[in-house]
Amino acid sequence: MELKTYAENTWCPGCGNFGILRAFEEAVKELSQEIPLENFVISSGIGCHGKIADYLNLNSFYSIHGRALSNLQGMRLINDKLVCVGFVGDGDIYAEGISHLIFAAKRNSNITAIVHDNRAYSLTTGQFTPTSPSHFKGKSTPKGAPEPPLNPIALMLSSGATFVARGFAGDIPHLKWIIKEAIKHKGFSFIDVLQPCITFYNTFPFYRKHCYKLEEAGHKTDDFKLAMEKALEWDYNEEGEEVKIPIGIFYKVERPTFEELV
Ligand SMILES: Cc1ncc(C[n+]2csc(CCOP(=O)(O)OP(=O)(O)O)c2C)c(N)n1
Ligand code: SF4
Repeated sequence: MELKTYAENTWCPGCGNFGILRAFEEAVKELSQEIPLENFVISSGIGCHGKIADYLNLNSFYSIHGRALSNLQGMRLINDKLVCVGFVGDGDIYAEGISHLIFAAKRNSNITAIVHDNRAYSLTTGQFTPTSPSHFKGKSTPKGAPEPPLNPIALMLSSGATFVARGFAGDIPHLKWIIKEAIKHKGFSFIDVLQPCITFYNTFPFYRKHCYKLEEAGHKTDDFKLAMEKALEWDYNEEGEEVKIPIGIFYKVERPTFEELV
């Protein structure tokens, strides 16, 4: 089955969203040896990232502001054959839909969340979001954002997510691996993907310089305290030369899912 659709892709050339689309397509092709494609259902939020639903020939549901994960939780609850993947944005899910994100993690609903974290509201031309760095200059904050950013990895760990990872849209093989592990994981899987927005906040050079892989550094994924230590290693406030950004799987444990308990 062809995963591509007839839809014209309207993302800006060079956008980090292409890396996420490609990594997901490759992950699904490999997983389709074990999981029938008709069992996949994707849902996406509002923003540039949300268009991904148009570009994938899978069952899909265009969700409204911040509600992609709550829709998927409902679908997963009534049909345990479904493999549910939500594509959400940092404005979409860390602002508008943050309660749905926290409760999906708390419940350990057996779905996967892939956050296109470009640290800006890009469809609406570059306003600041919950993950924009302090002093971010955008359309709504010409003198710099007055607020410090959220740390999504620490938030998800403390909310009860049983699979917590960070990927980089500029490293497709690595991101494909994380996506496959997330989908295979039984329970709530969360991936914050560093997704440069080439037009309003081009972070490609910064991430290329500062990212390192947790698995290559011998990180153990079953230790909560260690995961939290690594989550706090990159303080989003720091944009200096010495910053090190861990990518890979921070935490992965088993506990009963919401669907099993219900
Ligand atoms: C009720 C309402 N509030 C705000 C908007 C404007 N809006 C459109 S997309 C979007 C969020 C986009 O941000 P993000 O999730 O970061 O997605 P990106 O475009 O960066 O992929 C917002 C706030 C809207 N359309 N309707
Ligand atoms: S505005 Fe930014 S996020 Fe949206 S398609 Fe263009 S580069 Fe990508």
